[in-house]
Amino acid sequence: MNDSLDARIESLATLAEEARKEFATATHEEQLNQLKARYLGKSGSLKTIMESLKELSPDQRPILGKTVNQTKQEVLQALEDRRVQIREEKRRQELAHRWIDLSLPGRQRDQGAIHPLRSVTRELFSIFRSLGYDVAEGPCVEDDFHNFSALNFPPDHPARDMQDTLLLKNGALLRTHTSPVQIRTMQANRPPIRIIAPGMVYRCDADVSHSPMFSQIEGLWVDEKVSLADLKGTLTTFARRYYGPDVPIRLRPSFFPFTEPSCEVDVGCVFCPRGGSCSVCHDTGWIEILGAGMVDPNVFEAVGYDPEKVQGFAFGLGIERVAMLKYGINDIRLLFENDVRFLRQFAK
Ligand code: FA5
Repeated sequence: MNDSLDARIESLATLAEEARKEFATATHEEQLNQLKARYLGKSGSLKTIMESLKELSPDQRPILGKTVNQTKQEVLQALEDRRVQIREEKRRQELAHRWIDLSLPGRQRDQGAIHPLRSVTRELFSIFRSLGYDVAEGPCVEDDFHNFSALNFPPDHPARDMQDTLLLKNGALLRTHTSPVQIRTMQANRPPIRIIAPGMVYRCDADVSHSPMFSQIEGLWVDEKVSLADLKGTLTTFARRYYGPDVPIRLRPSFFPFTEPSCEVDVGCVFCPRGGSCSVCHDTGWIEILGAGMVDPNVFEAVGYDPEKVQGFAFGLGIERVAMLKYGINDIRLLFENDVRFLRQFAK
């Protein structure tokens, strides 16, 4: 019986020795994997010896079992050692065929930058925040009530054509201005209200200073006593802070169905060529940046406020126009084309 145990232990030693020799001749990892299957796999040599365990006496079985496990560990270790050697050898060969020119200049990475419209919006936010305004938002897909009726646009009134509306199939529309946010904010809150509402707006309109999709910031201040002088003071403060004290600004009477009286604010044109004709301001010398006025009593009634008790002003400015004047951009389309040669100029 002992002979049989000794013979098996010896064949384990022989197996380990053979495996080591064969591992040493392997030059690729795939070869190693095949050898691993041959020695340690389900129908490998070690498994065959292990299966013969049942032929031994009960006191011999643990001895052989232990030796089989030790042999398995040794073979596995030899296999992994060889695997490391093969990988190192492969890497050495690769490096020998590759060389690095350390004198080459480094590659410059392109750096992202804030889009001019975003940085203008941030600056405007910070001015109005410092004047005590909160930020409110509303949806881009609007209904007739919020975009027109509640803002005192009578049905079929030509004033609706002032803002060439893009209608959707289900009777909804793409908001033509941020003024509907005034309505939504007043419906959801009681005065005092002092908000700015930024957002995209859409109109069937396109030339060098008009885009079919552009952004506005709406402003609204409603309280018991708010006057036209407050409106003028707010808009002048904003324009002087943003463009500097020397930029010419003018308030011009205008018309909006939702404000009475109404005005528009123009800033002196920075594009006018001397003696030539200006395609941006059409030789008027002024560029309109916003519309404003005192909230019409009909609007207060539409949102359930008592016009005898509250007063307010509102304004809506075009962010692209503000950016064009600030940076001397003479075509609004440049702001949407994402041409990196243009945008790179604003990277700080
Ligand atoms: C309005 O949209 C009003 N809702 C503004 C308002 C709000 C008035 C509150 C009174 C009280 P208007 O259509 O004029 O008004 O547009 C306001 C500003 O948006 C303009 O002064 C201009 O700066 C900008 N703007 C208008 N149309 C375009 C366009 N197609 N592309 C780029 N900017 C535009």
